[in-house]
Amino acid sequence: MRIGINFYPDFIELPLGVLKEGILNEKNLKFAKQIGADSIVAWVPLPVNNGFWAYEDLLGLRAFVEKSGLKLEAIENLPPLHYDRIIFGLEGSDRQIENIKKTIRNMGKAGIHCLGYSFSILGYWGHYSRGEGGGGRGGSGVMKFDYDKVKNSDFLSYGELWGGWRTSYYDKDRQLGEVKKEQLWERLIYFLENILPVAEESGVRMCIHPADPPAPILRGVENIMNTAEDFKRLIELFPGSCHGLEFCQGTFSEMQDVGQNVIELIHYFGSRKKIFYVHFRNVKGTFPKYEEVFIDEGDVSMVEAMKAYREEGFDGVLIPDHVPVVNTVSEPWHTGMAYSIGYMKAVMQALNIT
Ligand SMILES: [Mn+2]
Repeated sequence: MRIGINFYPDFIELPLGVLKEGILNEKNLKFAKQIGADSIVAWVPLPVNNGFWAYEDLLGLRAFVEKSGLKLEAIENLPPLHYDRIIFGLEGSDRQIENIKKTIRNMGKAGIHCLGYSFSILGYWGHYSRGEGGGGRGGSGVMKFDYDKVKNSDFLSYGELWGGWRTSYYDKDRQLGEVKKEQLWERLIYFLENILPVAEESGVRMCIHPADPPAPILRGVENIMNTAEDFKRLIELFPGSCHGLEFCQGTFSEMQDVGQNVIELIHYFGSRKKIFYVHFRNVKGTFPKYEEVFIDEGDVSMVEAMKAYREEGFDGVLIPDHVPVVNTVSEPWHTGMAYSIGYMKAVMQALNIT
């Protein structure tokens, strides 16, 4: 097993897809190397461009990461503007499907063999209390979610895919109204039926992240991939070896009917070889109310989780995903990240995992 980092943009204000000047820069790659990471999972690493990513840019990305002695393990998420029409079910979906095929072919050619994606309209929305004001252990900054605080919020607008995060839409103020679970299933199936054959011939494995927060409905939008049952259904629909799970252990353990039983899910999906890579993080509580705490103080035994991955012969990458911020120092996010990585390395050494 390998340990990696996904430099995600929660800790710094930057435009989407900025490479060297942004979060995936030389300094951060060096940081990853120094604390003992093996790999990078590149979170939306390139700009929207013409609706797809070019071969040269992807190759350049891989070379840039490898120059620091790290492996570019996967790309995590396409920019929302690469698939908004597909997920909203709007005219123009076909064009976006063709563009995503181009991206995937280019990824395969550039030697980047895994794409993590999300099929949540809402994106990461409704959390509070990160950073400022703390709320975590010793006043550290932890992310919290409480359904009671957000369940009566207004309908979503078209401009708010992924919370409208640094994107712009021509229809950004128009309300989406109600979106039903079965509609999203239809769109996801349409997406995969078209994309997976190309992924397979390109040697690119695709894996899906759970809806985070795993709420059944928020702002008029019913979620899919917010329950373990949805994932079981999806792998039955698409059993091929090039589609699997971006196993966010944190989000799975937030699910109301999962919690500490997440260990059983590691066995369920791991034994079927459907865990492509792991978001190795811990939480206190489950939906409707939970906190993304430090890795050592959550409800789940991370040692037992690590043992479960080993028992299933998992040999991919684990990344800490979200980490609490240690707000007493000048690099709060990096300190939180280093803490998680150190913990993971210790557990792996104690279990003789290489
Ligand atoms: Mn995650």
